[in-house]
Amino acid sequence: MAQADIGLIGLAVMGENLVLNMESRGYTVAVFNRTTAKVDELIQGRGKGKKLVGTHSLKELVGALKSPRKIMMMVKAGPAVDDLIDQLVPFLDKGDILIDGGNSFFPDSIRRTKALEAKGFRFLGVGVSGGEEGALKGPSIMPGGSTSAWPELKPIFQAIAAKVGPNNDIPCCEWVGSDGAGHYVKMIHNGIEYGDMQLICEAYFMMKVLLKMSAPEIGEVFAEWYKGPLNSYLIEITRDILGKKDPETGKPIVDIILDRAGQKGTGKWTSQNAMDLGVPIPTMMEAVVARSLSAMKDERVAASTRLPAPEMNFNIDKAKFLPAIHDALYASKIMSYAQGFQLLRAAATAYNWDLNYGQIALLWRGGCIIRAQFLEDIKKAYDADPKLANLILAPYFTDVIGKSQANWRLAVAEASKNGIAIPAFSSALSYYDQYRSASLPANLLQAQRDYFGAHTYERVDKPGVFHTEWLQA
Ligand code: NBP
Repeated sequence: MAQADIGLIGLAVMGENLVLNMESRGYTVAVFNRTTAKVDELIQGRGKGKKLVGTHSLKELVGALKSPRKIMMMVKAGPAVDDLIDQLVPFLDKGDILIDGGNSFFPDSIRRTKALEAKGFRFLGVGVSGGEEGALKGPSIMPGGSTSAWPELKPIFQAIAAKVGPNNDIPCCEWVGSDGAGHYVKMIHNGIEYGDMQLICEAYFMMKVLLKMSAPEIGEVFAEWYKGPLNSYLIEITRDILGKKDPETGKPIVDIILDRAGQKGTGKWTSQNAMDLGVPIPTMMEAVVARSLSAMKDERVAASTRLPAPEMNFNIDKAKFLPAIHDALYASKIMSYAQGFQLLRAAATAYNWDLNYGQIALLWRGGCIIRAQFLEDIKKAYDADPKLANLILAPYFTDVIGKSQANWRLAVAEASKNGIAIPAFSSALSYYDQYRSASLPANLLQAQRDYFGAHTYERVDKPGVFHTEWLQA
């Protein structure tokens, strides 16, 4: 009997917790998983006595759903999603809604929306962030796709999403835009996450190497910073990580973890897309590069004994240098978000989306990995001026940068002088210095391009396009 409000396929970490979240908000959820033993495990385990309908085939799942059917897929992104759509389509009626809540690449969501709409179905590509705990208690949800499907999913998604605001009643879930917009915004979220994590790591590294602080001491600094404008989930977990001891050795656990980072590719997607759209996002790109360089552990170890380092010469007082690192982190974070929002603006034009930037900041305010106090200030900046050319031009952020920049430059200079790599801090500063410069050395660059490739140039003193015969006397 068709009784369930929504169906969910894919009972791994995310899917199972989202099912329990939906059920806890009063919805009856029909569930299916390719390996059907997981269905039984859920029904007899965490889902026992709950309003769940376990099904053992896609046909049975579809038959259990109220019309128009809403079926959410939480499976591994990529071909599995297309496979599943192909298997589901024969059982669907026109108007039914398929939802992909995995980490899909946004061009796939554009393609899937078009293909399913052409057949009379509807599709939502939905970014979900927050990991296991978020999925269960309230994730950040970024929906895009077939616009007509949104009102039908809005009550469910807003009920299960994280809530923010003084009364804890503003859901971190609002319509983002057509076809791939939801997954695009999720991709930018992940790019920003890469940037935030790298910036925090550089702050930690400066304290460790220049100030010779222990992990617990650094943890205490992050605990202090958590109380100020840097308040965020990532600062909070960093504080906790640095205070944690390895039960085997008694050492701070961070000191025994190998410095070789992994990545799943969403930072790379953001960087590649920024390149495609010609938008500079150096801070996020440096975060991707830093992970790749960290992965070259063996080469780095070999090079460390052969390549000359500068002589360490650091004698700034901790009381003076800690605020410098703090301000460098804050100002660099502003640059990173400014770059992310610049990319969103370019994407809105390129892919024909009507993006609401303040609203997007609010989607990330709770539930997700980059959740932070700071996003409230971004929301306010876009509320005050929705057409803001760059976040750093908002008076609030201009003021913060003005107050931070001496310290920011001090931190970057000291790290460079002493051979400490801080690619995200320094690229953020270079971004700032380029963006605020009325004149850059691109005049010489244009001359070079014209010299070897007759690419022409413009002049400062009259309009037009010019070429010089460089080899003529
Ligand atoms: P996984 O990404 O590990 O995927 C496992 C699920 O996909 C299982 O239910 C598996 O079924 C199913 N599946 C696979 Br693999 N291939 C399939 C196919 N061809 N047909 C049908 N089902 C298939 O699960 P997850 O970590 O829960 O993540 C789900 C989605 O959410 C992913 O896209 C992920 O990127 C995204 N996401 C994850 C997180 C997180 O913190 N983990 C956060 C945000 C978003 P089986 O049991 O039969 O193998």
